Amino acid sequence: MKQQIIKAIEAYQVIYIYRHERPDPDAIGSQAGLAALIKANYPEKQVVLMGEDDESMHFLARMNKDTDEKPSGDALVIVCDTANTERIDGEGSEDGGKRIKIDHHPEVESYGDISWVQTESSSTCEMLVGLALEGESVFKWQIPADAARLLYAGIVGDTGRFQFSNTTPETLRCAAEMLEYDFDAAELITRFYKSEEKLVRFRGEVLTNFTLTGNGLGYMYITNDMLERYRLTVNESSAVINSFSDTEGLKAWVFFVEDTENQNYRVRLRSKGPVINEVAQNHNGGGHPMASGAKAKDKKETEDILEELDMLCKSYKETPDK
Ligand SMILES: [Mn+2]
Repeated sequence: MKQQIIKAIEAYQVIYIYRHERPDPDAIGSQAGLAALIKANYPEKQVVLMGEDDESMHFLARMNKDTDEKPSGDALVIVCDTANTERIDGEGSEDGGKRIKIDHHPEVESYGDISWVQTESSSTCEMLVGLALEGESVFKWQIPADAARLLYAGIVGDTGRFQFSNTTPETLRCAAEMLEYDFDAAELITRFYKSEEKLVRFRGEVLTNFTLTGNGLGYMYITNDMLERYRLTVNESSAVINSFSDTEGLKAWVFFVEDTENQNYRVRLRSKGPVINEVAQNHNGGGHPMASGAKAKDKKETEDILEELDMLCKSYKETPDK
């Protein structure tokens, strides 16, 4: 599979790389990390990063903002970290000569002439470390330090600094491989986790006011009024998603963010045990078993979601402390 992908990269002069909308460090790291690998090893190729430019990700990469071109039949399209075509950020990913999917999410929609999906990987960046190492051993690829930095960043992001249950021995081996290269990992992590003052204060509001049910469901409504008070966008508010995750007795938690622009609620679900992505799928969303997103059209639907999640928490048996 990896060799098949590298051969496709070799066969095309123009390569468009996409990732999912509202990108996280794994989306950006995989997209820009793959671009850096291609540019280092095939300098004559043209690589275009597709999707909205996101300022909060500039410490990792910028998009090719000045381009409104789209792939044509003689271009290769690679989509990173995106389970279904609806979530692809940017137009035209179906217009290339060939489309490749590289992803670690549970398969929501199978797409791509080549589809490489590895749900046991912590991150798409972990998969791309495998691709880079295959390129190195079979195709004499060089791995530039900026690619190593980006791939490392994506692994750190999706594993929460190697703390989440998706961290495997292979994850650490891949991260260790990237640390061999010349970049400042400590500086990267500091930039990753520093928070603006308004976010720190907003976190204080969440920590003070979230609700915890008797069944172990934590929840918090983020009103538009709150967003305005802290001068935050709906997207920025996601930074506090794990702020009370260490609360004793908490099994799963959910944030409802009032999105006045789209007249609905952005729903962010997280879990430490109960499988919550089925609830997300019932409400216009999806994602991982322990981390999902959904949309609720009104307050009533948020209450339905709360009830479904609370029932899941109630029936979930925690493994006793060892
Ligand atoms: Mn990911």
